[in-house]
Amino acid sequence: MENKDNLNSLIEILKGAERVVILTGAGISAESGVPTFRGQDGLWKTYRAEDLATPTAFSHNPQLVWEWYDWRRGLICSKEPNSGHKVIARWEKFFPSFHLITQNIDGLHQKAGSKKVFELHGNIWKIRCTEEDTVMENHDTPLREIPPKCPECGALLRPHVVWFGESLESSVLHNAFYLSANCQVIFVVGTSAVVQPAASLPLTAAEAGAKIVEVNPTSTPLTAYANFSFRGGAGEILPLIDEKLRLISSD
Ligand code: BV8
Repeated sequence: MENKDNLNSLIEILKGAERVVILTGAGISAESGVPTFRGQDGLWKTYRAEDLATPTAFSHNPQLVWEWYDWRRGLICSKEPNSGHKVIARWEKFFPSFHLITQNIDGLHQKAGSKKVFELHGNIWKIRCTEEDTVMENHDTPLREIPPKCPECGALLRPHVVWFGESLESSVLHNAFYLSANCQVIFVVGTSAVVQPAASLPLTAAEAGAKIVEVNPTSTPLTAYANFSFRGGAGEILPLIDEKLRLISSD
C-alpha cells in the first residue's frame, strides 16, 4: 500500500482548501472514555447496539431500552471533550467553509465549542414524545422515571435518536450529502464506516473530486478509497495536523 500518511502533502492540499467537511464516529470520543460500538467495551450487559437501538426492541421492552440509554447518559455526562474534539472546534474558524457531520449522539462536539454540527443519528440529551412528537432537552442522570412519560400528555417518551431501520431526519441527511458532494477535503475520523447511509458520505465526496483523509488506529472498508489514512488516535493525529496548519498560517 503506497504510504497514505504523508503529512506534508496533506498540508499542501489543505493550504488551498476552502470547503472542508469532517465526518466523525464513536472513535473520536474513545479517548474521552466513551465506549465505541464495535470495540470490546461497546457491549452493555450482553446486548449489541443493533439489538437495542431498534423500534422493535423499544416496542417490545421500553423499560430495557431506557435502562440502556440511562446507563449511557450516566457514563457520558461525566466525560469531557478531548484534544481531537477541540481541534475540530478550532477548525470551524480556520477554514472558510467548515462543516462537522457526526454519527455520535454524545454531544461532546458541542461541549468542545463546535457550533455547526449535523447530528445524523440524533442526540442522547434530547427526548421525544411518542404521541405528539415534541422534542425536549433532558439532562437528568439518572432519569427520575424509567420509562419516562410525557409531561404534557403522559404518553411514553423515547430517546431523540435514529434507530436501526429508521430513516434519518431528511433536512440533516440532505445537508450532509450536499456538503459532502461540494467539499474539497473530507476528513473521516473514528468510524468503522459500516453504518449506512453515513458510510456513503465520503464516497459521495470522492465522486465529486474531493480528497478523503481517514484517521483511525485500524484500517476500515474506506481505507482503500482514502487518499490519506493516518493510523493513530484522533486525539493524537488531529493536533499534529493542526500544529502544521498553524505554522503555515503564521508564515
Ligand atoms: C436507514 C443512534 C432507511 C442510536 C445509530 C445498506 C446496506 C446494509 C444495511 C443497511 C443499508 N441501508 C440501511 C441499512 C441498515 C442500517 C445499517 O447501516 N446497518 C449496518 C449495521 C450494516 N442503517 C440503518 O438502519 C439506518 N437507517 O438506513 O433508514 C432504511 C431503513 C431500513 C432499510 C433500508 C433503509 C440508521 C442507522 C443509524 C442507527 N443509529 N446510532 C444509538 O446510538 O443508540 S448507529 C451507531 O452505530 C452510531 O451512531 C454509529 O453510526 C454506529 C457505530 O459506528 P461508529 O461510530 O463507526 O463506531 P464503531 O464502534 O463501529 O467504530 C469505531 C471506530 O473508531 C473503529 O473503526 C475504531 O478503530 C476507531 N477508533 C477507536 N479508537 C479511536 C478510533 N478512531 C480514532 N481515534 C481513536 N482514539
